[in-house]
Amino acid sequence: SREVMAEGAVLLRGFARPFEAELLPALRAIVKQAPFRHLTTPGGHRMSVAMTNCGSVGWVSDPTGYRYDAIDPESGQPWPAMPPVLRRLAADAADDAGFNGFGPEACLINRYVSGAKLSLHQDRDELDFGAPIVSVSLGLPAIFLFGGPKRADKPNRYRLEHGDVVVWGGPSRLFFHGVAPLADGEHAIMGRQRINLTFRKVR
Ligand code: MD5
Ligand code: FE
Repeated sequence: SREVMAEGAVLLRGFARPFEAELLPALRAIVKQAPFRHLTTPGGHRMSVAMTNCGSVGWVSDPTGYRYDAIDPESGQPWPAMPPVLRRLAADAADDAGFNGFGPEACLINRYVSGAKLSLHQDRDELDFGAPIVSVSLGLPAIFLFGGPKRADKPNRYRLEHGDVVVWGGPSRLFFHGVAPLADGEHAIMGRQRINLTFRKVR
């Protein structure tokens, strides 16, 4: 199914399900090479969400600021390459939402356990705001908070479930958004966690 959340933001429920059998082993291999870690924000706060990346660059945060970097600071090595199944999933979803030829360089992988949250923020560390961001939800359901162009805009709430994909393009690409504290639970395939993949064109 297809639901328009805002101008340029399309929710494709269950879109990732057909990719699952290939997707989950690919994710396991990435996490083995670049384990989840809790980043520190420039403000000095430890994020409750754990993160890793794959692709030619990854999103990193440290006391000096946020940026995309080709090197995983934990290993000193390049991030794991983006597996073809991830690339295909992102490109197919973008196509479906009307963005043809989406070629992301980065996939940020967020892991939420019970209580983990993401405060309202904008994603503006990318250089090309014309390209969409594709977001894939796996595991436990989460309440996604979708605001507007101003921080004070009251967010709408969307329950994102295992296999749901959102394509954020157009004007809503820079809207404020976040994730409410994850409720405890057990997902049949993913266990007691939520994993979110975001595919980004960085340069
Ligand atoms: C998540 N992650 O569920 C979300 C999904 C992040 C992040 O927010 O920055 O890692 S991505 C949601 C998103 C991305 C880009 C734009 C907008 C939402 N938006 O305009 O609402 O872990
Ligand atoms: Fe974000």
